[in-house]
Amino acid sequence: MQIEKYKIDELNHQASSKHERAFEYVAADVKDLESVLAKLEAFNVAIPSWALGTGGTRFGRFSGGGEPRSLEEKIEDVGAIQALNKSSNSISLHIPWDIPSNADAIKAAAAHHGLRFDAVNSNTFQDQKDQQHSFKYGSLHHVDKAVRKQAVEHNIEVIKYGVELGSNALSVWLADGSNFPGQLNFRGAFQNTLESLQEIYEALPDDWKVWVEYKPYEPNFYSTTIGDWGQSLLLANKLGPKASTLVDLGHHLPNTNIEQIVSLLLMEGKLAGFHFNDSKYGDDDLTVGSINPYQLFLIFNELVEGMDARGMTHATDIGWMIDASHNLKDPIEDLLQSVEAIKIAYAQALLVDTAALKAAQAANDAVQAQEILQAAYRTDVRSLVAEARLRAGGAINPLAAYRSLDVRGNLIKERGAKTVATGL
Ligand code: PSV
Ligand code: MN
Repeated sequence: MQIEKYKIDELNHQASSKHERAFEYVAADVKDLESVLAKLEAFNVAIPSWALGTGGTRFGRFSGGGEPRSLEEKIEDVGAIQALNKSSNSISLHIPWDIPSNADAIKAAAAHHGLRFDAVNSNTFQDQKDQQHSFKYGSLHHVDKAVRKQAVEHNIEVIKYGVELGSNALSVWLADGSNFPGQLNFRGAFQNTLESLQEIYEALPDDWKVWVEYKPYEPNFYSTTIGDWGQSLLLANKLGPKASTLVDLGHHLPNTNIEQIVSLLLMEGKLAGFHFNDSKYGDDDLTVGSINPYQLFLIFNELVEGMDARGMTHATDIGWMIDASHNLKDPIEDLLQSVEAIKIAYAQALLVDTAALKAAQAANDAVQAQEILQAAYRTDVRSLVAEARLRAGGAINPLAAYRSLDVRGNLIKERGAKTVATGL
């Protein structure tokens, strides 16, 4: 379903006086207002092709209506998100869940909605029909060279699809690991993974990157071969400059200080980017900002400070992606909420008085440091984010607009009440 601009304009007209009051109130205290708004306007987050349907757990899946039945329909859904929030101008594909069999047509469909293709993701964590060797005991780390070769070839094929679509990064997440002590030799598994990744690295086009994602457990519960940022960074360093570490917020043991990891990876020039989501216990893949928005702000505070220290461009020098699952919510609503939460955290981080914070740190003034951070965190920046979106042609209230235009109702009419999208 295509959302017409005039409908968004009408809704914006109705919402404008309330928005302007809120915006003027907060804008009065923002230093470099125009620069903050320009940064917010430029900041986009990629939508994962695998998160446009209802997710599920191993206990069941309760599909919602109007789920996209094809890659073309997924692109339409991301197009709707982008029309409303003007902050989701790309889509990240997971192969083989979404194979672009006709790359030109898929590219044209995306371009029609103002979308491009972000990182492509390989999948060696599931067996596909007609696959020669099984990935039951892992893929790139496998003890059998033939299985490793099959997994390497899959990754090279994913790069090929990505090249056709104009993507420029391969994102690799491995389920490889072990369930029981003694099941595998850690060094052997690591070495095999490194060798396999080296072969994939060799196949990268000049302007491509490979992003190595880590995860402490699940589906393996004793060890994961790329289990934490140390193991990922070790691989990335051995591979070379095109390789770096991807941080999925849900891939940490409880209470891990993710912002510190982010700060150090940035310092090393090895922070590839993010899979954003939120969690309470494990890899819960919940809506970004729904559980721990303060942590998200602290991460963005490190990002803004660390990227500025290296002269990086916030919007484009790192991969910003969502990786979430929607078991209860309408996926599009969930994604709109996630992007909004990310932009709110980013806006708050842009408001941090960095010079004052540095002075407080130099004086060991923990009280003042907390005051400075929380002054930014407790600022209601929603109207700043909305103003940037309005200037870009989006809706003042994307979620309210989505509901009032009854986008889901229309998708159900178009696609049916019982459709199931590919993905997890
Ligand atoms: C694994 O949990 C993961 O975070 C990887 O990024 C996968 O590609 C994705 O989830 C699949 O949903
Ligand atoms: Mn992920």
